[in-house]
Amino acid sequence: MTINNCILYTFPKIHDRRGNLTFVEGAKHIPFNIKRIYYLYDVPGGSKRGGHAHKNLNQILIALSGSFDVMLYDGKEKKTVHLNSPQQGLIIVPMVWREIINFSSGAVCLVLASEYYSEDDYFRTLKSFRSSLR
Ligand code: T46
Repeated sequence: MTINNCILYTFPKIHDRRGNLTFVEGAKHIPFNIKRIYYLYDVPGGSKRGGHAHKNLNQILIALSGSFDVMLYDGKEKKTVHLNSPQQGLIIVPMVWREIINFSSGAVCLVLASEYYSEDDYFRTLKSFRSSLR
């Protein structure tokens, strides 16, 4: 898995005079069934989230409100994706280091995850992540 597998999905949007409605159906609009949902909010200006990689977890990050940048690193290449639309979701595949920075005021990052929370699934240091890639 590399950063090239971390792509942006555009979800359906139903627009009418009352506003917009977007929906995501597990295994239909995204390539996994959703086992867990969590969200980052009230992130103080200048704070950074992430700073780790996962062994098996697939996740979709959605900027439900506001914006932020997702920096991705697979041990060889890096890229940064700016998320600012509730209609778009960035999949982050296993074995990709991620850091989330530049949260705008009031930003909410919704995460759809393929697995339940498990600390054993994390590489919490770049050193352990890089070692596992060798
Ligand atoms: C990721 C980014 C986008 C739980 O108990 N359950 C959970 O589902 C999660 C996600 C975390 N936690 C605990 C583990 C830590 O004691 O909450 C604490 C903070 O977690 P962490 O430092 O991992 O939070 P972030 O925002 O740096 O990272 C999280 C996810 O862990 C990670 O998978 O990609 O959001």
